[in-house]
Amino acid sequence: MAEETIFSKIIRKEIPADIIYKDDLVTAFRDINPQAPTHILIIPNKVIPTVRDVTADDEAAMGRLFTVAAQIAREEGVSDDGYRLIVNCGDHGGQEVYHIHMHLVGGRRLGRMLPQT
Ligand code: DGP
Repeated sequence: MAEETIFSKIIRKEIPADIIYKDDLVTAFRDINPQAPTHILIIPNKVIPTVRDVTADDEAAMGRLFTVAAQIAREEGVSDDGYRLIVNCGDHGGQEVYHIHMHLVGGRRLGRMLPQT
């Protein structure tokens, strides 16, 4: 059994969060530290620590992350101008919370995907 993080408490509504969507597979809520006018996290309800831990059993939930992201982007009014979906994995990926999550970031021009080294 994977270890729970603060995101499990958000799913169970044990700590406050601005939850904007929830279904049987995923939950979406606003990032506590937004990097753009729209910054939403979409997570599976099941604890999956990282992309490394995804299995074929998780394909429905992983697919739902994308369909829900596209729906929320439309509802947030950022779909036409475009946006970015980010999934960080592990230490080099900059992952801080080990419950897999998709960042939906938009509402401004985001620039280059990676800083130039
Ligand atoms: P990452 O670096 O990809 O693991 O991003 C983790 C994100 O989670 C980061 O943008 C901040 C956000 N975050 C961390 N703790 C909380 C929390 O308690 N509530 C909310 N809403 N977001 C959080």
